Amino acid sequence: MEEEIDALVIGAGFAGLYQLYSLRDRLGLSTRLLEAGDDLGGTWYWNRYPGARCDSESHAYRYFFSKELNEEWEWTERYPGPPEILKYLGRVAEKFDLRRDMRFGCRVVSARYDEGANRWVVETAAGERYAATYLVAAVGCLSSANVPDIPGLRDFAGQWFHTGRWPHEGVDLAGKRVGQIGTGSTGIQAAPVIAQSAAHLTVFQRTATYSVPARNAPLTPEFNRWVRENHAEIRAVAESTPNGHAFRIADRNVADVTPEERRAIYEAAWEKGGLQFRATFRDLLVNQAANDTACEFIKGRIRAIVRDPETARALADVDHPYATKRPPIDTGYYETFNRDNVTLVDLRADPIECIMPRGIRTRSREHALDVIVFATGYDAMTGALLAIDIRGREGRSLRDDWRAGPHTYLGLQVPGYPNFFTITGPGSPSVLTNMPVAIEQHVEWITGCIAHLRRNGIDAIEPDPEAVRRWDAHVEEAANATLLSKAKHSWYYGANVPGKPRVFMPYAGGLARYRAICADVAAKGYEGFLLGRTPVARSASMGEFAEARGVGV
Ligand code: NA7
Repeated sequence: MEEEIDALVIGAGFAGLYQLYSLRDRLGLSTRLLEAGDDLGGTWYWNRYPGARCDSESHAYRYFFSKELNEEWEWTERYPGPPEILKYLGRVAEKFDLRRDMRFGCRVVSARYDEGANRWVVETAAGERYAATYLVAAVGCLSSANVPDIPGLRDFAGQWFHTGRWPHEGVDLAGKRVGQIGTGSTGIQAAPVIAQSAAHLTVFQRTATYSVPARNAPLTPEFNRWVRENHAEIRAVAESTPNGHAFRIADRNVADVTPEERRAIYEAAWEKGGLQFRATFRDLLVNQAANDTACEFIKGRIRAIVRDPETARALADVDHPYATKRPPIDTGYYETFNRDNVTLVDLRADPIECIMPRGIRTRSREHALDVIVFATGYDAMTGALLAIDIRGREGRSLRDDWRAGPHTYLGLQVPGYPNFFTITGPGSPSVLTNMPVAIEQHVEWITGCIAHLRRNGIDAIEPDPEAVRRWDAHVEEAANATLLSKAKHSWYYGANVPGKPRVFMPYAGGLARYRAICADVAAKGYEGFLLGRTPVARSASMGEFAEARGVGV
């Protein structure tokens, strides 16, 4: 028997919690939330690896919708770690009495649109079934762990872990020889902490990247008072910047200042720490010559910190412009390579051949290991959605429709899948932003949209394929207008997962601009969407989309 409800939300992270609250308490819809994990938290439920910490500054890493919640909640550190974020989300669930409509340990395996009934029939791994008019995927952009298919892993005699599936009880690495594959945001956070307890840490680096110190610190009572008294301003800044952070991008180009001034600006940003380094000049992400100056500055810092010249060379041998792959921030990452118990293996020069029962063999030698840590990232943006067998009208399948890359309108809806919404889906600013701010906007837009449908007796909404075609093109154009398009090997392009279509997935036009576009679409009566009972007629085949965009697998 199916449980009949108005709306079903998948995922209990920042997005799912707020969506449940909005649909249930603002619109009065019967709503359930299904979560695969055994508790809430989303990304933060799963990511418990050593050194895990948010890269967004805590004063803007929160919901802004509730003044009362903001007044009662105080973060303790500049960048919160998983325990504190889980405590925050737990408090949110408690305050808004969300748990009664959440079901944990429920992995959704399929979602099928029943056209006759205009209902989504959703099934979990345990065989429970739900039927809902509206289906909202709040499954996260970085939740489908990517464990590379390296020959021999199955025969490894030690332990291995992916950072995004780290055991909640922790792993005792004391006295162990640990090999860490991956030097993205996660690997850069994990290595310094692993090195403190492991007998030896070998870091396997495929692509060097640019990291800036995070400079985490406890927050002072004065700062927290300032935050409490200035929520409206902090929110206004976060909602009006391209990246959803509560800092503004400097209104100057690199060429506007002298080389000495530029150096002083970079030095000050390096000392201040964090993603604000990206905001030092407004042309860093659009002008190669400007970007080069940031690259040179950071490479100089790496060489100054790392004592062994060969290690410094490999760490500073970055092949892409600054911030065109997700820029990490760190706590003592480069300094870690000055420890006696840490070695860097440059996989460009010495690639991994296979995993042996007792370690990893690279072309030149075998590295004896007790533990392998895969800090190898995610099947980003589409992985968690496509892990579910999602079927729209006439049995069409999302896996087939997205074979050549995702097609959405505004990252919010997919043609052929009525009343199905994605929060921070591909085609929206999502991973290029401070996520809670992007999430709030999506949740509020979806809630407003569903309210509009119900007010006007409209049964179903889905995008017009023509609007999708235009949006796809705009997403590509927005990426091409920046240097992000120069790092074709980034996970923004799906390049980290073999066989994944190479399409730039997030929207690089900026969150503020995106918000304005979404608001305008809604104000014009959901322009670009088809509203009605059977908004079917004009649907085009997804093959045509792929052709129009010239994308291939
Ligand atoms: P990322 O940013 O995808 O980083 C993964 C790292 O793992 C990166 O250095 C990859 O190298 C490396 N990698 C992936 N596959 C392999 C194989 N097969 N061999 C060697 N190295 C490999 O994931 P993170 O978890 O660090 O960060 C995800 C996001 O979480 C982050 O952006 C923040 O938003 C928070 P590559 O660069 O692909 O050559």
